[in-house]
Order: sequence, then C-alpha cells, then structure tokens
Amino acid sequence: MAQYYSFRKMQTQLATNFVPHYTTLVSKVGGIISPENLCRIQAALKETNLKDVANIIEESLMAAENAPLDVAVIGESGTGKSSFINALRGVSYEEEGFAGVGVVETTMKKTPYQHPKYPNVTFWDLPGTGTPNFHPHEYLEMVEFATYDFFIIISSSRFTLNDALLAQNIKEIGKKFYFVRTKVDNDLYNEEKSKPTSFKQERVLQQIRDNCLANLSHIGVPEPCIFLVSNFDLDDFDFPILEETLLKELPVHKRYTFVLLLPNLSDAAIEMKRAFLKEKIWLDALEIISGKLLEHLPEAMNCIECYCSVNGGLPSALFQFLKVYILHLKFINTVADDAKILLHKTLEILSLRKCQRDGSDCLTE
Ligand SMILES: Nc1nc2c(ncn2[C@@H]2O[C@H](COP(=O)(O)OP(=O)(O)OP(=O)(O)O)[C@@H](O)[C@H]2O)c(=O)[nH]1
Ligand SMILES: [Mg+2]
Repeated sequence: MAQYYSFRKMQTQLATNFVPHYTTLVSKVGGIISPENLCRIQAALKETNLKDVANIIEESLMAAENAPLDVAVIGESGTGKSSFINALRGVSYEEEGFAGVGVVETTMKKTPYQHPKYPNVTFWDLPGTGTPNFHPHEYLEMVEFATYDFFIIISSSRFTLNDALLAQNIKEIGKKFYFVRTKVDNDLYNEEKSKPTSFKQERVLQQIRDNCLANLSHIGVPEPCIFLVSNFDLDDFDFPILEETLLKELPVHKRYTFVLLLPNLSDAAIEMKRAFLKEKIWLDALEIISGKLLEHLPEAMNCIECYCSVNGGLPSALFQFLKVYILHLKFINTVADDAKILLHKTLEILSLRKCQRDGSDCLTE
C-alpha cells in the first residue's frame, strides 16, 4: 500500500509540474509539442496513463524530426536568390553543394538544394522571373506552387512590376510569402559615397523599407513581412529577425526542423538551438521514464519504496535517467557557449583583417 502511495505521489508531482517546467524549456519561438498535445499529455498524466504520455511524446518527436519542409526562393534574375540559399544553408563559396552564383544569369531551371545536415529540408532555387515573356500565373503553375510550404520573394533594387505581380499571385493562391530585399550593403555603400556628409545608415534603410511597404500595401498586402538583408553580412540588418519570424510562423512540427538547420552565425540562432535541444533532451528523458515505469511497474514501485525509506529521495532508476539528462544538458550548454565564443573570435579576426585591408585605424578592446 505504501508503495502505491509513493508511486501515486510521484505521478501527481509529475502531472502538476509538467506544464510549468516545459514552459521554462521552450525557446521564444515556441516548442516541439503543440498546445493540443500538451493538454493531452497533462490529462494522461493526471489519469496515470503513462502509456499515452510516452506515445504522445514519441509521436510529436517523430513528426518534428521527419517533417519535410519545402521553401521556394523566387524573384528576378541576379537579385541574389542562390546566394541567399547558400547563406541559409551555411554553405560557403565552392563548397560541395554550393548553389551557383554569378554576375550573369545563372539559375535556368528549378533546382532543389537539400540542407547538408537535414535532408528533409529543401530550398528550391527557382529560375529568375522578369523576362519579357513572364506571366506570373503560368510561371507559378509551371514551378508547381502547391508543393511549397512558403515562398521567399527576393528583390535587390527598386520595387519592380514583376515583384508586384509575383506577390499578388502568391497571395491569390493562398500561400504565405516573405519579401526579402537583398544587397542593402551596396545601397549603403553607394549612398555614403554619393552623400558623405549627410549620410545616415538608419535613414537609408528606412527609405528602402518604406518603399517596399508602400508598394506592397498598394497591391493589397496589408501587413507584409519585409526584411532587408545582405547575403555577405548575415549577422547584420534583418537576417536574424527573418530567421526568428519564419520559425514563429511555421507549423509546430516544422519549427524544430528549421531551427536546427540555421547556421551558427548569430548569438540568437545559437540560443534558439540551445533551447530546442534542451527541450528535446527533456522530452526524450520523460518518454523513457514513462515507458520504463510502465514496463517495470512492480520493480519501480519496489525501487521507490526501498530508495525512499533509506534516502527519503528519488528512486534509483529514476535517478539514473535524471543523471543522464543532466549530463546531456551540460554538454549542450558547453557546446552552445563554445559556439558563441568561436563566433565572436571569428568576427573579431574578420573585422581586424578588414581594417588592415582598408588601412584604417582599428580600436581593439
Ligand atoms: N553586395 C551584394 N552582392 C550580392 C548579394 N547577394 C548576391 N550578391 C551578388 O549578386 C550576384 C548575383 O547573385 P546570385 O545569387 O547568382 O543571383 P540569382 O538571383 O541566383 O541569379 P539568377 O540565378 O541568374 O537568377 C552575384 O555576383 C552575387 O555575389 C548581397 O546581399 N550583397
Ligand atoms: Mg541563381
């Protein structure tokens, strides 16, 4: 009887603490478990239905790990579509699998690029629009628009008629799109050269943003998602916010896939990965605990009583799992901290080299 009560007490604690603890683990863009599944787990814990707990967690983890994600990158020729795909995949120039980039028209047919580490994620490099025969509706049919999870429209200069037609048509077919304005590094450079005394970076960026916003509102997109980026400086401008926004808006099972594929090029990306991996380790541990308790209920109950009568603490089987869980967490934290240190060192070296090249004075901290 005493065994039964200890066991019940532990389960009640698990049921009460599950959601509060889970919320502390989840990253700011959301977690792996959908709100519906979270309620199902809590209900199953309350009913002491450990089989269901293990099943729901397993289902969610499988869906998250195997969810395919197809992202279409679209826009006029030469705007930087292939460069953007390389940046998102963390693939540098002339590495294996690098999407061809060039000063002349390069991408002639739709080409899939798998993420080097996550093969279920595919970026589709679509041929440049903007030729005289371009008809957006036929074009979208031709590239099989229905197969993509969302579109990224790339534009690198003034908002064009083609950009407008594309946005309008993607909106009409009921798909989500993000508008990415590349090469802002060029705009800033040109403005600074031509107006050295009155140049203000923020003002130039605001002008570009306002122009895109006005044009997209004009064609009936009320709250467009616009991001200004440079494919050469991913830690700058809107690239980190773009990654975060894409993640927040993805269906829950696709979010996990996307966060892991982000290159470690910003502190924000490293932090998001840390949070997701911590969450996953905890869910793995909980799934194992639920499964093991179920399989070895009599042993577990014995174990609880023996351990608690001697130590007044946790049963040893459970303790073993927690130990593994904590060791994994320590490992993730160390790796994430190291990645950040490495990132900052690399950025320092790059900026020092740039200063040396430019012949300017560099202030080192
Ligand atoms: N300064 C600057 N140059 C960029 C940027 N992105 C791309 N480029 C350059 O722009 C040129 C065209 O880039 P691509 O990535 O080949 O463009 P694309 O849209 O794939 O071109 P197509 O395949 O012909 O449609 C290349 O010389 C790139 O190095 C950027 O953000 N800033
Ligand atoms: Mg290309």
